[in-house]
Amino acid sequence: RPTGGSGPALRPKTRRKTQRPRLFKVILVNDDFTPRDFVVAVLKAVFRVSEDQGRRIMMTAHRRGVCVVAVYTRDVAETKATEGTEAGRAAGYPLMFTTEPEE
Ligand code: NFA
Repeated sequence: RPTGGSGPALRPKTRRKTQRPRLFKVILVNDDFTPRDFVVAVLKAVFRVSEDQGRRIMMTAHRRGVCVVAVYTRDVAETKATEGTEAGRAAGYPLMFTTEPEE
């Protein structure tokens, strides 16, 4: 707690450990219109997954409705979700990525 100026100076009990940032999941949502190969291409381009991983993630969302693509800090997760959704929109597809805090 080195911020804020009030409170006693550092004592043995004061928290000094580096706080890890909260992580956010990026979730791929299934739809009936976006072609499978297009979804895989977006996963490869935006999330840097292999063809094989992209196909597995796409098929999991296809069968179960959703699939966690990856986990990032909040800003990165939101940026990548927007990029993926926008890639679909630009091609006329309803492809959708959402984010959700972990835990
Ligand atoms: N369900 C889509 C199809 O059969 C493929 C898809 C998978 C779309 C995952 C969106 C997300 N063409």
